[in-house]
Amino acid sequence: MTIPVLRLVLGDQLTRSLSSLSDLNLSKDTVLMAEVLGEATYVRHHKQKIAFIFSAMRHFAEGLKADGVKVRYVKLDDKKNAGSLKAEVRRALKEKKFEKLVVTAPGEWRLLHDMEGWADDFGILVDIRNDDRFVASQTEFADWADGRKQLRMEYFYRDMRRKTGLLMDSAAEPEGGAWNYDADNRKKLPKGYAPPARLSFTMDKITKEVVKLVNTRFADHFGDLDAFNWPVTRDEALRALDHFIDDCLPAFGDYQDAMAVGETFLNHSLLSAALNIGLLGPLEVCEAAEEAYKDGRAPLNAVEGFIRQIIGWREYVRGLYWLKMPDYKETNHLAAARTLPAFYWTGDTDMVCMAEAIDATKRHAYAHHIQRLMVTGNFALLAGVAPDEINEWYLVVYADAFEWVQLPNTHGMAVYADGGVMASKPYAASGAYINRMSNYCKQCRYDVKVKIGDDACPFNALYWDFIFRNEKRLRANPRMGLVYKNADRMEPADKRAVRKQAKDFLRKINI
Ligand code: FAD
Ligand code: DLZ
Ligand code: SF4
Repeated sequence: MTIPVLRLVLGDQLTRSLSSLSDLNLSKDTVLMAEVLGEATYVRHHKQKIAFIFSAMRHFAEGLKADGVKVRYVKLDDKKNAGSLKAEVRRALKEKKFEKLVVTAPGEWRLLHDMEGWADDFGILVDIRNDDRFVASQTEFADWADGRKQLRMEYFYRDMRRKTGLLMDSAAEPEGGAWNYDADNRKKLPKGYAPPARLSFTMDKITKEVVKLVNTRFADHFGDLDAFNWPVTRDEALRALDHFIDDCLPAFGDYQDAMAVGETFLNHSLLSAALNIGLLGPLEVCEAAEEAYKDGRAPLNAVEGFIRQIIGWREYVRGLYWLKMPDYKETNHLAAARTLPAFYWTGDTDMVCMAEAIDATKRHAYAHHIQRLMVTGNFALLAGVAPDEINEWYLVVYADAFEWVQLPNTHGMAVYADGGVMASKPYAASGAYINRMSNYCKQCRYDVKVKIGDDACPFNALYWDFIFRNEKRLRANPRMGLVYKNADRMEPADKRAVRKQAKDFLRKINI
């Protein structure tokens, strides 16, 4: 007689074809799912993120049960809830004899490291299986990276195009003759542009109950729950995908980098959260986009741009995370040490660009890529906020934030703390960039064209202060050549003035 297996499924592993469920014995095995304080508070996640994950977990468990799977589902408010995943596994093992514990590897190093000690702690076989919900395995990424002096997403992406056949023509060449159509993207929004109306999801009984629970138990966490509108089941996630492909994808490329007051979503897909918890798979999403191109429903620049984000960036950051952790997180190339400004939690700032990004984040647990990178990320980079502080903020505030994807984007791409592993140069920009890509500056009390004085856009002085402050670390970077050429042209008195302006501003915001 075979002894039953205990199968632990985590809150971001809500995929029926999960590796830990592949050999599930319906009549014997038990699937364990647990809402635990430990996972909800190791950083104090946005309320919507907790509600999203708990609701999706409960729906997933219902689906399993409906198919005859034995599910041991522990709710947060169960009296016996032991508070952590490890303690819940221990409790389950005490109550019933299991041959072994099977789990798909978690998406965060801290939890994998913890799990690696469970076999000894519990005296039971623990089978930690690869998470195969990605296009490239960790070994494949490590092989690709091996021996390369510099890792660059673009080359990895081309290999992923070849591997998947996505947007490849019959001669195995990239569709349309080029790998990348970004030159056609990055447009400013035309006057009067009306972004597509977004799909809304009605909260069912499960979600309502979870929202109530989160409002009570996590009342002091960041963020609002009023505008909760995340897909919490696979069916809803598939509807969100269809909506994106039909209504948003055609102009996705054009306005991918654009920002506008009051426009949080524009043509973005809002699919990252569903993808990251496993309600959607990366390939099905890309195949849907490719089909839209083939049927003439979306242009190549949009479809290529979208597919690159998924099989390029998303896979690349995951590969990098597992290749470089745990040391990666400890790097601080620019010796940044300031505290995170308090307005990151309140949005209470006169800088319209920052207020808009933070307000969207509070209301929706979402901001799009350029807001994350070129507004809140850029500000933290220029101001020299300590990597730990800004990393934690990003892990807390977004519904799609799990460390495997959040950390390389924040630590590497946004604040260059890894010294160039992720990006070939810092994404540092003055107010001019934000002005070019948005209408924010028109509504801001600061003047984007001015560097010095009470009305000067803070990004301007902070930008030059960043360039001068980090000269020793950055001047040798060939991609910074032009910037330092311009810096060298600045009169010493002007240089002193911008540095003082930056210093006074940072003092004023208390960091
Ligand atoms: P779209 O603009 O519609 O893009 C399509 C999809 O491409 C996304 O759903 C996402 O799955 C993928 N994608 C795009 N860019 C990236 C990228 N750089 N890395 C990984 N996947 C990407 N993404 C997360 O999923 N979780 C995070 O915690 C996260 N933190 C970030 C922090 C910073 C500082 C920055 C600069 C970026 C971060 N990103 C993160 C990447 C990106 O901003 C989000 O994936 C995107 O904004 C999600 O919105 P969307 O689904 O509407 O994306
Ligand atoms: C993010 C999260 C939260 C808030 N709560 C839970 C939970 O109660 N139970 C659970 O299994 N997973 C949760 N998660 C997701 C985990 O934190 C995630 O699986 C790890 O960080 C690894 O990616
Ligand atoms: Fe942001 Fe400066 Fe523009 Fe104001 S003027 S919105 S602070 S970039």
